[in-house]
Formats: sequence, structure tokens, C-alpha cells
Amino acid sequence: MNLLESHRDADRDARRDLVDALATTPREGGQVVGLTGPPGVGKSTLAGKLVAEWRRRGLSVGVIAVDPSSKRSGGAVLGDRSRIAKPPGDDAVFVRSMAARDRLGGLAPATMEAVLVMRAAYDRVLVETVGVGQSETDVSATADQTIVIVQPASGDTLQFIKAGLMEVFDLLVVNKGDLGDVAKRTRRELRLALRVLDRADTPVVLTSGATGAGVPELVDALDARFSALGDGLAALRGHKLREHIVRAVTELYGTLHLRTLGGAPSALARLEALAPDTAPSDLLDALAPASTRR
Ligand SMILES: Nc1nc2c(ncn2[C@@H]2O[C@H](COP(=O)(O)OP(=O)(O)O)[C@@H](O)[C@H]2O)c(=O)[nH]1
Ligand SMILES: [Mg+2]
Repeated sequence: MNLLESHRDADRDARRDLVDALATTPREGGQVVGLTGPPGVGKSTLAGKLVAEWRRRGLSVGVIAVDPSSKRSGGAVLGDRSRIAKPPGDDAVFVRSMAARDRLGGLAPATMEAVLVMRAAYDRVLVETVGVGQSETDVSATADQTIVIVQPASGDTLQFIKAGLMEVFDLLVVNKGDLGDVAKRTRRELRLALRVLDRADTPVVLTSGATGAGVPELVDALDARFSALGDGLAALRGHKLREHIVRAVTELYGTLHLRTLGGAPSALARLEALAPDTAPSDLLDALAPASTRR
């Protein structure tokens, strides 16, 4: 993990080889779950309960907590560290906080790489980030499935879902279920809205991070969706990786360079045409300006 966050040129090749090896490893590795939602909705508290439930089921867990307010590289977020309490002496839980570098509210560029590494090593990988700006899209790009947490009585739920989140979530969670009727009403409204939007099959789980209620049901819902992916998992991961590479190329070389590639859709199409097991560094090379290719 230190290697991934290193900015030293000398570490660059080793880092690239590691990520390539892990991204194309035949073992599919663990299930990657994205967790996002507005500040204060209870992400960190629920993350702790999720980790505990997975551990109860005998699974190893890696957690990546992204701090969108910090632009330091690899900076630890003490608040999140202490909240997603790692059970003392439990080596099967690994918690890492990463700063969101460069971009306001986005995922650190190293996060995708960190997910690839942790996915190879842990049964479950949880990526937690606060939902601001672009970050929900970023987290869903790294995860096999993404949970968006909703605050009870947060207002017009239809508007909420429409506001650019449709492509992002696979499951919705209404948290703070211990508040009672208001949470149940919000779940009802969300289910109605999902029906209108032709997404009635989306699970809406009522949880309480405070009491842990609903967390086993949430884990079951995640497992069910993940199993349903079946053979489609490799294709989904390949597609998300390619989308990530296009974004990375845009960030690294600018929108002007992206335009020379014919825009994002055409850059993506170029990557989709390459073999499914193409290593990330080769995908990057395929879109990089000729002068920077190795
Ligand atoms: N009533 C209630 N409060 C909660 C619950 N989960 C979190 N909170 C409280 O909501 C606040 C924000 O929680 P936190 O996990 O830090 O939210 P985050 O900003 O989304 O990570 C804290 O004061 C928590 O104690 C819950 O399930 N029920
Ligand atoms: Mg938090």
C-alpha cells in the first residue's frame, strides 16, 4: 500500500507491475462494495457494523476510507480511523484512509489501484466516501456494487434519485431506522420512486448503524446481487476499469488530449476493443500521448 501511494520515480515501475499482476490475476478475489451518501448520514458508523457482520461470517475485510476534504497524499483521517473500529488484534481487518488528491471531492487516483490490491487479498473490500460532487460516480467505478445511503425524511426522494445518482447505486439504504416511522416512510417513498423509474428490483434496506438492525439483511442483499452477477463479473470489472482509465487519461493529459482521441466515448470504445485481460498499464499506454509511452 505504501508503494501505491509513493510518488518516487524509482517506485513507479514496481507499482505498475504489481497493479498489472493483480488486475489480471485469474482469481477473481473479493467482493468490492462502495458506500456513499451525504455527510452525517451514518456511513462510518454503518461501515463499522458491516465489517463486524462480515467478520462474524468468517470473512476477511479491507476498508478504504476516502477523505475528500484532504488533499494530502495518503493522509490518515483520524476521525474515520477511530470510527471504523478495527477489532484489536484482528489481522483479518485492514483499514486504510486515503486522501482525495487533486480533485475536489473525488477519489484519489491511487484508490483504484488500492482496490485492486485489496481485492486480491481480502474477501470483502469496502470503499467509503462522502457523496459530494463527482465522488459517487468515482466510488461506483471502483466497486462491484455501490450502496447509496439515504437520510430519513430527506425530502423529495424522486428528485434525489434523479439527481445523477441513477447510474451509481445498486442498492439503497435508509439508515437511522431507529428513528422509527420517518425512516419507514422514506423507504416506502423510495420504493415508489424506484417503481416509477423502472428500477423496482433495486433493494431498499432499512438499517440502523446505531443498533446494527438490518445489517445482516444488507449483507444478504449484497451477496445475492453479487452472486447474480455470475460470469458477468469479469466483464463488469473490465468495463469499469476501462472507464477509470479514460478518466485517468483525461486527468493526466487534459481534455485537449482527450479530444485528439475523439472524445471519451471513442477512447472507451478503443479500450473495449482490446483483450479482456489487457493489463491496466497497457490500457493506459493505448491512450497516452505517443511521447509518454514507455
Ligand atoms: N439515530 C441514529 N444516529 C446515527 C446512526 N448512525 C449514525 N448516527 C449518528 O449520526 C452522526 C453521523 O454519523 P457518521 O457515521 O459519522 O456519518 P458519516 O458522516 O456519514 O460518516 C453521528 O452523530 C452518529 O452518532 C443511526 O443508525 N441512528
Ligand atoms: Mg464518515
